[in-house]
Amino acid sequence: MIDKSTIEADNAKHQDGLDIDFANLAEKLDRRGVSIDALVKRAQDFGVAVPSWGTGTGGTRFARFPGGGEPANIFDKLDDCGVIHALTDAAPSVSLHFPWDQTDPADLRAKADEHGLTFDAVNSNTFQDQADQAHSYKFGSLTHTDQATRAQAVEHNLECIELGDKIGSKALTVWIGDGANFPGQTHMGRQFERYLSSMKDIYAGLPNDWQIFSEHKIYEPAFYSTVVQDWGTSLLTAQELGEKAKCLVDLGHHAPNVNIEMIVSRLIHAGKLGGFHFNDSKYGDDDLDSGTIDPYRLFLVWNELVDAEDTPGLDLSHMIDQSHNVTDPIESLMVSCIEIQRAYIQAALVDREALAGYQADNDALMASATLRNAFRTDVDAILAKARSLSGSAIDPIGAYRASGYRAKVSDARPVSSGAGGGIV
Ligand SMILES: [Mn+2]
Repeated sequence: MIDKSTIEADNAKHQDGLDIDFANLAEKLDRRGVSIDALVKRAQDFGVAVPSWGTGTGGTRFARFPGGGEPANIFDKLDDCGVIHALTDAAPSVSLHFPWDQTDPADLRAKADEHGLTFDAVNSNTFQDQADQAHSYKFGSLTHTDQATRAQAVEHNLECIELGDKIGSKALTVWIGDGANFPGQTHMGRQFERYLSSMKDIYAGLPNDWQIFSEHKIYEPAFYSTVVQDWGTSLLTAQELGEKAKCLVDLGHHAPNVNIEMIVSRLIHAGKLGGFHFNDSKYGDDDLDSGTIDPYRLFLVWNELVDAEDTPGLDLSHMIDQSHNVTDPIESLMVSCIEIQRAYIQAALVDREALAGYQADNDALMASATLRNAFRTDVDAILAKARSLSGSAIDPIGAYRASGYRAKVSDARPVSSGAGGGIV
């Protein structure tokens, strides 16, 4: 995969500069009464799950332009995830999508073990038809008007749980494309009741130590109304199902300008926040790389999470859900892992005692400045130090390019067809 000596050789080029930057930042933070070592430890303990489907070049409804060495199967994808983790030490787990990644669970575990990876939440797929299925999801899956179609979709989710349980996963994420493209096409109330009924059947199949995540999305593919369109419906669902049901927040699945950090705060209050799909967006569900469009929003989300990190029972799944159309997916995922980690460390820098004081005094200017002071702190040296202490790369992109990994897998893997639109 990635030779240790490649990482060491690349790190040697950056070590002296890192030492200087780290010492400078340590001194600066010390003046603020902040221990840099505690932040390095936080960075080392941080991990986000990589989506198996994100390792291949994605696409839009219009086209897909694959690069060289596209993963041909789940084992290739896990190899790529292993590279991401080896270079960043920030991606210790993988989120699988079934049936795309469906195969012998023993083989999945063996390949993951090879790279020191574990499995986070598994994802079901009833938003497209598979070749061998009896009933089509064209007009819905868990909410379909036909009972046999709903039962088929429920059964698929139960199979995902069964397979996930064999690979050590502890959660199922359910996202459905069900909804309507025209006013009047469906009865919105009865459709939601059918959704709840199907979800209860899935919930009944959850092992005791599992959770089910309800993922909302404002629109697409149902362009008029989507059954689980926002956090309100997601929360209603989680509350109706029971304590093992939580809400998953995908940062891209909201209308522009929606205050996502406030949604996060509300779900924490309700005890119903289960996890995240990190990405970024400019207009809609763009699935752009985390932190590339609005890094301050990513920071503000993490600000809520760090603020609530001691809340009993708050144990979140941090996952990425992105589509990489014009970059090497491994590079995009590495940068995203680091940007998510960066926002977390910056949020850990917020002087919460001072902030609480400014809030109590209604000092809006200083309260806001307290957040921005943390956000503006360049924590690069903390992240790089954490990586180097763990034997990972000080400069993951530089080390990855020096390794020649993409060229090697381009020779070894079959050429991927660009035919058709991409769906991720
Ligand atoms: Mn998602």
